[in-house]
Amino acid sequence: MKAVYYYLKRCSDLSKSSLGGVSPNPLVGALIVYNQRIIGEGFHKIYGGPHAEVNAFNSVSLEDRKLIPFATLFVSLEPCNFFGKTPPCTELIINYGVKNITISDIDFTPEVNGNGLNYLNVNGIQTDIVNVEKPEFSPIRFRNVYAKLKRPYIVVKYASSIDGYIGNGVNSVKLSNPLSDRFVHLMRSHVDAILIGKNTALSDSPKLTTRLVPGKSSMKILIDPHLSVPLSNDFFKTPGRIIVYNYFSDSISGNIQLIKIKNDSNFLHNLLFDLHQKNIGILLVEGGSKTIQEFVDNELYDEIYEIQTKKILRNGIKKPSKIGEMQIIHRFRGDVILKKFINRL
Ligand code: AOF
Ligand code: ZN
Repeated sequence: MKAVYYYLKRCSDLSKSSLGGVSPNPLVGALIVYNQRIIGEGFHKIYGGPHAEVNAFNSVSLEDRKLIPFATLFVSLEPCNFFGKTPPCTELIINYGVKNITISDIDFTPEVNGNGLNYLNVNGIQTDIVNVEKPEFSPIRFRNVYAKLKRPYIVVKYASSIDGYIGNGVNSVKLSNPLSDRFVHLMRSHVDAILIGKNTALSDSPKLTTRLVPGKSSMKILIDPHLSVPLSNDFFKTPGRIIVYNYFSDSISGNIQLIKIKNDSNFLHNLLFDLHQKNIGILLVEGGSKTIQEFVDNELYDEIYEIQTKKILRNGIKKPSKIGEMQIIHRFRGDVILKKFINRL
């Protein structure tokens, strides 16, 4: 493997340590390399905190500091060139006297979007772009969907029986095994919010927690147009923030916020735009079939996961359709995890 790929892959791997921690900011890793020796590395750790470049420069030892102007800076993302919650990284790079920088992806944030690289070029810095990750694994995909499409990055997940049902339509049935459940809880801990429709709340009373893995629990979203899910439902029995999108009411009580959205064909788009305004960078849609089908039919998803189990239900609620071909990515004992990714950028 060429050294450049190795260094940029290291940036990408470093950045992913922050999955679930910095959204809607991007996952970013940076490396400073002098004469094939890594003299500094860092990643963006905290939302609103120092950027990867800052942490990488700060990690260089006192004796290596004099080498920085002769080193190459590798970053998984184009450096920012404006004052956000922190100062622009482009100025920092120029002040350190770095002459060469190689990045993996452009930052689609409107203020940046190529301007960061242009500014570095104008200041005499040689810039290169080398993609090292397929789009479906790029750490930048979440941010760039959020920044360009003005909606959260959307991950859809459901579990199915071998004969194509997601539930019996009467009560909650357990389909996935404990290994798949851990996979799902990990997924939940990496997103900013988890959404379900009212039918799933009424039939499953899901808590949507991450109790099987370390990590945070995410905000919960319910689509309940006519406010038919009672407060006694387990969905409401967690302390974190909950939003209920509906046709009638705007109000807040404790951790639960009702948000009214007009009953028209833009309902889902308006809901997603509102989540974008609320800094929700990654949304997990967990059901049920009708809700998922609406996201699928409106092409409002980036990744879909099916947990295909060996259980047989014979009848009930059919799994979503028109998803197209999916790839097997894991097998957890009897459960098979299928995935589909669509690059919307
Ligand atoms: C970088 N390196 O490690 C990260 C960047 O509000 P702020 O200060 O966090 O800045 C937000 C902007 O910086 C926005 O364009 C976002 O995509 C980018 N994040 N940029 O150079 C980093 N995390
Ligand atoms: Zn920056």
